[in-house]
Order: sequence, then C-alpha cells, then structure tokens
Amino acid sequence: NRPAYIFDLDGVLVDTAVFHYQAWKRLANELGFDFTVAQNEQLKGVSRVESLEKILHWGGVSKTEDEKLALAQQKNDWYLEMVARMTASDLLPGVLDFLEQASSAGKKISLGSASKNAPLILEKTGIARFFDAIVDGNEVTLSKPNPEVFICAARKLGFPPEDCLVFEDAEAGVAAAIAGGMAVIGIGDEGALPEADVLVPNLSKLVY
Ligand code: G16
Ligand code: MG
Repeated sequence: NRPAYIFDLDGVLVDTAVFHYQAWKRLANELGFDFTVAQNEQLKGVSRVESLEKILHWGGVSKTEDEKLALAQQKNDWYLEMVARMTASDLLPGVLDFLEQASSAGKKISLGSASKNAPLILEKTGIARFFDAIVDGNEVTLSKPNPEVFICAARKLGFPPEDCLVFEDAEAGVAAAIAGGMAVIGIGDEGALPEADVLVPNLSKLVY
C-alpha cells in the first residue's frame, strides 16, 4: 500500500528482450561467433555499452573504442526497426489494467529502466500517459544492481524510498531496489528472484 510505484521496462511492461536478442545475435554472427539465449539472459537490465563489452568478451574479439561505438549504433538501429513496429498488443499480460487501476487509485508512477529507448517504447505501446516521471538510460550512468535509477525515480516522484514499491524481473534489478531501501515485487517464474518480497508471473496476477 505504498503511494509510489516504480516500474522496470523490459520484462515487466514489455518483452523487448527478444528484440535485444535478435539484434545482438545478428551483430555477433556478423563478427563471426554465436550468441545464445542464455547469454542474452545475462544482459537483462545491463546498459547497451556494457552489453557490447560482454558480448565481445564472450566472442573473444577486441575492438577499438570507435569500432565499439559503431557496433553499438548498428545494434541499436536493428533494435529500433523492431521497436518501430510495437503497439499496445506488445504489452505484457495485465499491464494496461494494472496501470489504469494504480493511476485511478492515485499512485504516483515512474519508470526505472536502463534503456535509452524507453520513452519511445512507452509512446509506441500507448502507456506514456500513466507516467508521472521517467528515469532511463539517458540520465543514469550506474547500472543495476546500483540503486541510482530507483533513487532518482523516487526523488522525481517526491517520495522517500520507504514509500516506493519497485516492479522488477531481473536479479540485478531486485538487488538495486533492496539496496535503495525499497520494497520489490518480482516478476518471474516460481523459484526465481528469491530476494523479492512477493513473486508473481505477471501483473495480471496482482489483485488490486
Ligand atoms: C533494458 C534491457 C537490457 C538493455 C538495456 C539498455 O533494461 O533489459 O537488455 O541492454 O535496457 O537498452 P537500450 O539499448 O535500449 O538503451 P531494463 O532496465 O528496462 O530492464
Ligand atoms: Mg527488466
């Protein structure tokens, strides 16, 4: 019953992980190595540049800083081609109802995402109107599990951490919420996210 809600984007509101996977895999293949679903899992909540560093490391490839910039840009161009086709039908189960009910109940709502494309995705899926604040990869430099993104969101909403409830699907995100002194609802399958206060498979399973 906290007054402020902070939502992660990928894995909580939309499943952009499959788009990230396809774009990273295409990049890896062009560089001459493969990229697996299991590796993609390790990139959830991780920023674009850090993701590229990890992928190059897994592929045993080294690149100059300029080359890395170009590769990250290429990946993002492919990713944005997929994002451009997103609509409200790409929202995960229960998201629209939950945001509508939370908003009617007077909750203050923020995004807390590592993605620099977050505002575009909120627009494409039609849920931007529910957000009182947005904190994304454009203003936050420290990746989860660092709590910076959630602390910044709480500050923007005007509430102390103990008034905030975070919705997260990634281990690093749950750790970030806890480090920030916030309660956290984990979104995932049974057995996942043991540190979360509550675990549900998706937002449709949360009774308002
Ligand atoms: C998301 C994804 C990550 C992605 C990151 C940055 O985090 O989970 O895989 O690398 O955003 O995305 P972009 O390249 O669009 O800036 P989150 O925090 O929304 O789960
Ligand atoms: Mg996520």
